[in-house]
Amino acid sequence: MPEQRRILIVDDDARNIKVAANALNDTGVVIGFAKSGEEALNRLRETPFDLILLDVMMPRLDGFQVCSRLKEDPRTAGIPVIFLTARTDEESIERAYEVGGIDYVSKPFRTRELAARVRVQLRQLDLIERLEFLATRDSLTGVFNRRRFFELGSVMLAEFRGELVAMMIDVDHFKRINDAYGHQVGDAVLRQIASTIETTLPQGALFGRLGGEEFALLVRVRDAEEAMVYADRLRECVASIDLAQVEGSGLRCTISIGLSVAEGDVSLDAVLNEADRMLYRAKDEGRNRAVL
Ligand code: GH3
Ligand code: MG
Ligand code: MG
Ligand code: MG
Repeated sequence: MPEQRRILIVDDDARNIKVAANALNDTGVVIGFAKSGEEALNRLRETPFDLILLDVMMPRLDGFQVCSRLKEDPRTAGIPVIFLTARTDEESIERAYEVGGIDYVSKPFRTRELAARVRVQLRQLDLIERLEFLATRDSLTGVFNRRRFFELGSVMLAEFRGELVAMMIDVDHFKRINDAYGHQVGDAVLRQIASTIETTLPQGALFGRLGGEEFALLVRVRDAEEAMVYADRLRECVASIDLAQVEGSGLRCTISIGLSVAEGDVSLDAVLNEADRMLYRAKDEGRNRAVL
């Protein structure tokens, strides 16, 4: 069951909030409210909302100012804003769209029309989320794809430089599995490996499939030793996967891991390259091992 959508109603008049909330009774959304622009901005910093109904005329910060601020902040810029206001002049309507509003409803409003407009925006949100999922996930394993891994990885590196280790993971002799059991079994093995790695991930770790049978990880660690302990545990977890459910008994699969600690002002590309070099060494030294 999908999570319930959350709508924030912002209006300096409590009666207006009540009327709008009642209008949305049948949409099945969770409603929050704020009685000033400042309160709205504070609530949105703490709690995620999916949609905002925003009054224009409010003391101090008016609705246009609130909307502008929301659009400036990457954390709130994506939340659609429907203006709900007594103003009906063309200039205000134009302004509402210019500051980033997605729809405009004038007060007094028709109950079912407001609910219908809200439902339109919620349908759009479903679509956007679906597209975002498709654009950022690997379709075979469901983990982050290469594009998303690099996007999130750069942010993570900027924030935790010096405490991050990069790991390149490659499945050993994977071609043999395909050759012996077929591509479909190979696919199932890749899914199994990805989900096993996911279950071992420490808090805040970033994991993605870079392509083929290669995966990458960024993990926060205290030191290189901790990184090696984790990598070895990961390797053992994968080696102990019972692939009998996938195909017959006796099917085993191991991974090799190259590690590199992100030091100085190294770029994400560079630290992954270095991890890749260590991965080659792990392969050279016999596979099913981690090298730093
Ligand atoms: P090594 O231990 O040196 O890494 O040997 P390997 O056989 O794993 O390496 P190689 O790079 O030669 O082969 C990788 C194989 O992975 C070849 C390719 O067909 C297979 N492969 C890549 N992507 C997929 C996929 O999505 N599904 C399946 N089933 N196989 C894939
Ligand atoms: Mg008002
Ligand atoms: Mg490979
Ligand atoms: Mg391989």
